[in-house]
Amino acid sequence: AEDDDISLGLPGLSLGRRDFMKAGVAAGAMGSVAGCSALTGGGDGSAANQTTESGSSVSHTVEPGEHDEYYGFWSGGHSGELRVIGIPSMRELTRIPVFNTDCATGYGFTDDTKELLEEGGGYSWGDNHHPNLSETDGDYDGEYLYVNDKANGRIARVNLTYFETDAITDVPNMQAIHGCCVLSPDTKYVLGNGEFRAPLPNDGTDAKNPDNYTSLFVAVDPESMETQWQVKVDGNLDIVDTGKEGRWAISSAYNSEEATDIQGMTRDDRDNVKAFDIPAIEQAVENGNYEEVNGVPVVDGTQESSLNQGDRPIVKYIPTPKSPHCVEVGPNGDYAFVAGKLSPTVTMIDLDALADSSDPEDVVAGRPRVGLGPLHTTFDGNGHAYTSLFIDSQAVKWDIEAAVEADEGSEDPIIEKQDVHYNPGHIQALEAMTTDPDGEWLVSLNKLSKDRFLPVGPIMPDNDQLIHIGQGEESMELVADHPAYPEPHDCVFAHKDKIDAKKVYDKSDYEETYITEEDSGVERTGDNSVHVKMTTKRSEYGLPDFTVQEGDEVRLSTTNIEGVQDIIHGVAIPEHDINYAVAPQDTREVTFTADDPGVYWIYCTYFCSALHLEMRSRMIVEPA
Ligand code: CUK
Ligand code: CUA
Repeated sequence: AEDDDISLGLPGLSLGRRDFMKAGVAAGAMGSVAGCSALTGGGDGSAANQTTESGSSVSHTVEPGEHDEYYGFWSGGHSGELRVIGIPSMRELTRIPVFNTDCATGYGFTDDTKELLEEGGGYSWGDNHHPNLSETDGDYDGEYLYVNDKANGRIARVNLTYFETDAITDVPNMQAIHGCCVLSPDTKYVLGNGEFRAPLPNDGTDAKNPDNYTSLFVAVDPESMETQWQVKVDGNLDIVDTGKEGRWAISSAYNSEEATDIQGMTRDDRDNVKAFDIPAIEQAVENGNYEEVNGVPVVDGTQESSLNQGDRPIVKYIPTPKSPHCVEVGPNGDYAFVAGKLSPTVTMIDLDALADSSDPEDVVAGRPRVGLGPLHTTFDGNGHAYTSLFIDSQAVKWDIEAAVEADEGSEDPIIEKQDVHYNPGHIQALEAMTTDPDGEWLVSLNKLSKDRFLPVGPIMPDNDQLIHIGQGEESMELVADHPAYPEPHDCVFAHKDKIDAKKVYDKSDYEETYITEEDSGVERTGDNSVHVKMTTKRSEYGLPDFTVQEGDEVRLSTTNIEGVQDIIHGVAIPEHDINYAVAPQDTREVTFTADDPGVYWIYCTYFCSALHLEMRSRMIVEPA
């Protein structure tokens, strides 16, 4: 009964009790773990999945010393970081700080990473939702990962050679970037959806005039990470994915009413999905059909825009049931799957028909009724779609072609439903965003864990559940629960062979001056500045001690001269708020002011050898 309050929480929006029953599971049964699986099967009941709570027949164990087969990249939500998790073991392998600072690695403390965060807007947190791997020919190429910051309208890039953030773009004119994807098949752009409507420019003008607020769609260059152009649209933008041919980007959207409160945002019964015709937008930019705002060409993609009146509109508006959530394009690029959220359906948009038809209703290829609260869809590459059902707390597997054949609103395409625990957001299968998904495993990112783990105080972890799907012929099987610290939204999986992570730095990749043991020393660079250079190796720094004057600006450069994998040294300076890691063959610098005379023991924070505890240097700050 405690679960009866799980609803959409929207005033005036009621999904009748009968809708709940019809979809196979009463809301009140959401918290019960078993016993309803017979109700949750397919249309004819034959494929009903017997949910097992323990003793699953498929193992996800990776034996000690063995490696996982897939890298999983998880967004970390408002923690600002990414997490790397091995599949199928679900073991956390590492974390990659992106919009946050990180004491363990010194991200945000060293000069280069501090500058990266400062030039990327200077915020100390971000809210990353949608990690995307760079693609070549519609497949992951293992070069980069791109991720949005919903909080501050930014897009960051992570270098997958070193697993570190190497660029953050604070996109002009946009307050929140929610949807984020790369333009398939060759990562021509990183695309972002501006979720919140605001005046353009947002400089105080029109602040109280919501009619003049606007939402923007942006294209960022994946190499230079510079903002290329933006398109303004009607209504709010939510999630985006692209077709496989480099032409269409499909965005879900809500609030076509352009209201500023929830009552207004839910007044009408339709919203418009936006289909951005990328080459047509590029043409408009080339023709000078834009207004420049804060240095960015902004093209008018609103419904009344002249650019939308001809036979090649830059944005097509496709009516869908109210407030759809996600858009995912299937592996062969035929359809975009728009999950209904408030509607128990998924709307399938035919991308080929988009090009020809002027009647937006013609482009709907199917609309199966999948269950309550559909949010996200993923694919096994064998003709099946898997949709997360937030309200029903289920993953529903359905047949894509059967949905095209069936009447709108039909439940016939449904093959089976699997209970998840509880309230799933994203759902992701192996390599599902490529043109050739791998099947086998699916992860359901459940927002609530409730009773699934030992209580750890009022803030409980999410529950990411591993589900075996095989190649789609067999029933889904729940295999593992995995607690997640707040708050992953989405994840993406790449086969291990597609990622070539370096084990030591290649110093030729970096501009910094590599320091040898002979270079270690203190160089006075000005009346009030010194440059201290020192190496690190097991179990000593290149300088056992060094002296600076009170008030000196100290630039401390450290090179880890180890050539061996996994021998990291740390540089911790007590009472100076400094700690950072230096990996083998890497050079890192910090700059700080030596304000307080005294003796400071610099010590190594990474357990590097039997004499790790003895590894230290002494900074002497002489009184002025
Ligand atoms: S979102 Cu979090 S449940 Cu940012 Cu893709 Cu859908
Ligand atoms: Cu070097 Cu511990």
